[in-house]
Amino acid sequence: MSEVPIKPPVEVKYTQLLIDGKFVDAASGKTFKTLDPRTGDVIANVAEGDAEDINRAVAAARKAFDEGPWPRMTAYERQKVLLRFANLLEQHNDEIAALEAWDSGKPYQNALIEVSMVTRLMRYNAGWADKIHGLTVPAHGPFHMQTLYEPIGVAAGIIPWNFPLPMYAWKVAPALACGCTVVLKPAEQTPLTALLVSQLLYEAGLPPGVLNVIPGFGPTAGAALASHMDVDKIAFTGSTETGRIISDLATKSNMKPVTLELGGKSPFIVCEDADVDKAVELAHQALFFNQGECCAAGSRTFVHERIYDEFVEKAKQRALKRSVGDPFKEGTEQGPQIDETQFNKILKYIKSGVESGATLESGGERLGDKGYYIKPTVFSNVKDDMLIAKDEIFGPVQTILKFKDLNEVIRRANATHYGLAAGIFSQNIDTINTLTRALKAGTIWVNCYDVFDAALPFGGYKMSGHGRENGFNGLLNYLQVKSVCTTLVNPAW
Ligand code: TXE
Repeated sequence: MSEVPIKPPVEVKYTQLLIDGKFVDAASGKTFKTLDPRTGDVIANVAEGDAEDINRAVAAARKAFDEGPWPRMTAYERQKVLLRFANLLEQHNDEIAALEAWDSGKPYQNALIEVSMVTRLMRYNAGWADKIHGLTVPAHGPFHMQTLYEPIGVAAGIIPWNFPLPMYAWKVAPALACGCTVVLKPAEQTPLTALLVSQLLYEAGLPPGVLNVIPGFGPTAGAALASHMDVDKIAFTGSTETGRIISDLATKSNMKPVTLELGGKSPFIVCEDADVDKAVELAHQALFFNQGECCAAGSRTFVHERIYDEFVEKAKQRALKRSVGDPFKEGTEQGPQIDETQFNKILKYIKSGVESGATLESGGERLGDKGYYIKPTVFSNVKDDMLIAKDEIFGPVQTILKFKDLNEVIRRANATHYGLAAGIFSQNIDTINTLTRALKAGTIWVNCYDVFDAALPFGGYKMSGHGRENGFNGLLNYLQVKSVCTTLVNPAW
C-alpha cells in the first residue's frame, strides 16, 4: 500500500463482460467509452452488454445456482471465500480507490474510505453466512413444524454511478452470503471498479458463474435483466423514474420481488437551540458530500428564523472556502460532477433557482472551462414551491429555508413524495424525540449525517423506494422462507 495516492493513468486491467468466471467480449462486439469527469477524455472502451449477453450471464448464474456448488457449499465455506475477498480488497485498496476516483470524479481519499466501508460490509455479511437459520415452531396438533431459510436463487443488481463500490457491495454481499448467484449491471458511467473487484472475488475462490458483471446501458442491458424470466429477484438503486420502469418490468415478467432505493429530497432541520457554527458545518457536509451526488443528501436545509441570517452568512462563507479541484490533489473536498448530462441538469436547476426569486449567495456557475466542475452554490430565501426545493438536484446546491415552529417544519419537511433520510440538529431531547417520530423517512440522523453502517438498515419511505438494505433486513431480500410440517407418529414423545 503506497502512501502517495496512485494517480491516473492507473492500469485499466478489465474492460470486458464477466460471464461464468471469464472475461469475454459482448456478443455484438460493441463497446462504449467510459470518461474521465475531470476532462471528458476517454479512460477506456468497455464491452457493451445487451439482451443477448444478459441471457448468457443469467444462464451461467442459473447453472451455478441449480447445479452448484455455491448454494450447496457449507455456509462456512462460503463465508471463507467472502472473508478472503475482504482481505484482497484491503491489499489492493490503493489501486481500487484510484480507479474509482478516476472513473467517478470523487476525491481519492473518499474513494479510499469507501473501499474500507466495502471491506467491512463484506466481512459483516460473511459473518451472517453461517448464522442464518430457521426456527422450530410450536404446533397446534401432532406435527413437527419448522422454517428453513433458503437462498432465493439468481439475484440481479442494477446500480448507479455515485457510489459504484458501496452499491456493488450492498447488492453482491448479502446475495452471496445467502447462497444466491448474481448478475450485476454497473452504471454505464462507472463500469471499471465492478470488474476489477469481481476478478478479486474469483481469486478468493468464487466458483464459476456465481457472479456475472455486464456493463451496458439501462434500456438495453438493464431492461433485459429486469424482465428476465430466470431472474428470481432484483435490487435497484437509482432514479425514481427508472425504479418505476424496473418495477413494471419485474411485475410484467415473472413478478420477481424488487428492492428499490431511489431518490430523495431530505430535510436537514437546524433548531433554535443549535450551535450555529457546528450546524453550518454539518449542514454543509450533509449537502456537498460526494459533489452533492448523494441520494440521502440533506438538500433542504430548514433553519429556525431566530438564527437564520447568521446561518446563511456562515453557510455562504463555508461554501466559498470549499476546495474544488482534481480528485487526486491532497485536500480536495469536491471533484467534478459525473458527466455532462448531470452537469447540465444542475446548471439548469441553478438557473431556475435564480429565476424563481431565491437569493444566490455563492457559486452558481461552472468552475474552469474543462471537465464538469461546479462551484459550491448556496441559495437563501428559498420557498417550498420552488423547483430547487422540490426536485432532486443531485449536485452541489444548498437550498436554505426559514421556519418558525416545530409543527410547521414537520409539515413542510414531510410535504414531499420522497422519504429517504432526514437530519436533526438540536440539543433539546424533547425536540429530537418529536422530530424523530414525526419525520417520514427511512433514516434519521441526529446531530450527525451520512453515517452508514453495514449493520444498520437503509431504505426509503414513499417514492424513495421500498425494502431495506444492510443489516439482517438486507439479507432477508435474498432468502425464501420455507415452512415444513411433518406428522408426528407419536406426539407424546
Ligand atoms: O439514473 P438512472 P441516471 C437520480 C439523480 C440523477 C438522476 C438521473 O437525481 O440526477 O437519478 O441519473 C440503469 N431499465 N439518481 O440517469 O437512470 C442505468 O443504466 C433498467 C439517484 O444516471 O436511475 C444505471 O445502471 N435499468 C440515485 C442505473 O439504472 C436502467 C443514484 C441508474 O440510472 C434503465 C443515481 C432501464 N430502462 C441517480 N434506465 C440514488 N438513489 O442514489 C437506466 N437504467
